[in-house]
Amino acid sequence: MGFSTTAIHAGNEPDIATGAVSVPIYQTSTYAQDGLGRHKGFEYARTQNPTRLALEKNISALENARFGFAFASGMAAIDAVLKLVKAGEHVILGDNTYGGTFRLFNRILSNYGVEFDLADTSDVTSLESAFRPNTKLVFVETPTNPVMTVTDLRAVSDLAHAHGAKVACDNTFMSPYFQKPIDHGVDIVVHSTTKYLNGHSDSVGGFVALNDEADAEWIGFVQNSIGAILSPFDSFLVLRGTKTLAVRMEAHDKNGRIVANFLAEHPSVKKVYYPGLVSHPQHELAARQQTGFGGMVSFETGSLDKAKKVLESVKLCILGESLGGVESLISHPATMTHASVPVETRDRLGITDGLVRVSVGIEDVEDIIEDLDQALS
Ligand code: P1T
Repeated sequence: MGFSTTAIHAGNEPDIATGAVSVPIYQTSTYAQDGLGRHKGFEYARTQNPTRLALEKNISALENARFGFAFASGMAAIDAVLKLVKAGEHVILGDNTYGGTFRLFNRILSNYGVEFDLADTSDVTSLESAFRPNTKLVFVETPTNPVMTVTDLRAVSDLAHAHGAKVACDNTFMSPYFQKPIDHGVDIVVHSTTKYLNGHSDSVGGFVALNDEADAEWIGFVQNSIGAILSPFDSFLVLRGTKTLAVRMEAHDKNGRIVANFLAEHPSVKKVYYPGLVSHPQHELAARQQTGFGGMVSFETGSLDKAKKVLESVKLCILGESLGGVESLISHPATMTHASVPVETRDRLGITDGLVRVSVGIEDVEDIIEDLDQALS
């Protein structure tokens, strides 16, 4: 089955009770049982909910995964994956991830005896030296937020597996429409469904997709035991969102390429970060590993002053955190999404005070360009 067919039908069987074509929002906390130990597969809504289950079937099918779990946020999903790691074990974390992911390792997991090191996962040769005998997991984001560095998922998976470690990939920026990490050897995929999967900036959620049965059993156990579940209403919203994922991603990609090219030629822009540009150092890898480049574009203005002028002069693009919605959003990673990353690390990665990130929406692209042009001038 093709991607759009799966997106529209997987998990979306008509409701058994009524025939409703849209999976209903099962807004209930518990379920009537037929007798002791006899029920319809649903006992308590932290443990199972039909709307959430439909979404879990849907996104896991899109990621070519056997198992899927929906969480209350992307961070809750990442936290659940990290519960596969125990005190005394070691994780290699990509040195450029969403700031909240770094914060989770740096400020929380480190208190519980989980060891971690940052590494440039895009440089597979140097990554080899980051492995230790107790390395359990390599956590990568590709392309990274916000400087769009691409990691070779097949190469990193082969390396990690040779060291007895698993690989988790945050696939938020590409969505399964443009990148299927499991097909490249990755063990676990995580998402902030808040972004492209939902796509309409009206829900916060997260997802874990994987194939290993024992790990899936543990993630399900964590989901139920801790209870950071996606609500029935949010599950409904994301399920509605994924039905149009293919058409939205095509539109984000088309506009993203046009905006990146426009910025690359603009005299006020010093550098553009977009893997779809042939000038991107990993353009070829991105073209091989992804089936599109998406709508995330970052650019260097040269200074905080210049970035501030752009960010405060836009009229159509909305200044705000988040990404992946139908509307164009513009943000300042250094003070917003990546404020919790130490300044030396930010500077080394290129997350400077002059860096601006655009989540290119699916408006008419000439309107987005006109807006950025007037803000840059
Ligand atoms: O916000 P939440 O749903 O918890 O997802 C966290 C998260 C995880 N992974 C990536 C790649 C992300 O970009 C995010 C959240 N990012 C933003 C809010 C942002 O503006 O970049």
